[in-house]
Amino acid sequence: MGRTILVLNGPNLNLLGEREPEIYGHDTLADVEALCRAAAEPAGYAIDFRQTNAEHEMVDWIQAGRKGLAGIVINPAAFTYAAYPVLDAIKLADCPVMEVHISNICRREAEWRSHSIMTQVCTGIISGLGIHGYELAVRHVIWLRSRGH
Ligand code: CA2
Repeated sequence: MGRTILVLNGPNLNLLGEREPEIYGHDTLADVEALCRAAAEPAGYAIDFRQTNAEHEMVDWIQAGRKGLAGIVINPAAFTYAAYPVLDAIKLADCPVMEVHISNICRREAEWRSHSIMTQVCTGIISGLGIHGYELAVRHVIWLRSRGH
C-alpha cells in the first residue's frame, strides 16, 4: 500500500471561487489543495492533486494510479452524471475511492444533479459539506488505512 492520496477534480472546477459563490463558496481549488495537504502530510501521506476538463485524462489518471495508492478522492463534477468510462476506471481501482461534492447534489434546483452514477462504485460519498468534504474524505482514507483496510 502506498502513501499517496490522489485527489481528482472534474470539469470546470478550475473556476472554483470565481462563479456561483452562493452554491460553491469563495474558496479556490488552490485552497482545497492546501486543505488536503494539511490533513494528509502530518499523518505521513502525500497528496497528488489534479484537475481536468477532459474525460480521457481523468480515466488515464485513475488507471495510472490503479495500484499502489493509499486512496482516491474524486469530485467528478459533471462527469458524475454520465461518464461511464470514469465509472469503469474507478471500478478497477485497487484502493478506497471517496466521491466528494461541494454542494449537496440531492437538494439542488435541477433534479438530474441528484443522481450520481459514480456512487455505486465508490467506497462512500460526501456531499454538501463545502470544501470541508475533501478534508474529511482524505481523513477517511487515512483512517481506513490505519485500520488495515
Ligand atoms: O457540488 C459539486 O462539487 C459538484 O460536483 C460541482 C459540479 C456540478 O456539476 C455537480 O452537480 C456538483 C461542477 C459545477 C460547475 O462548475 C463550477 C465550478 C466552479 C464554480 C461554479 C461552477
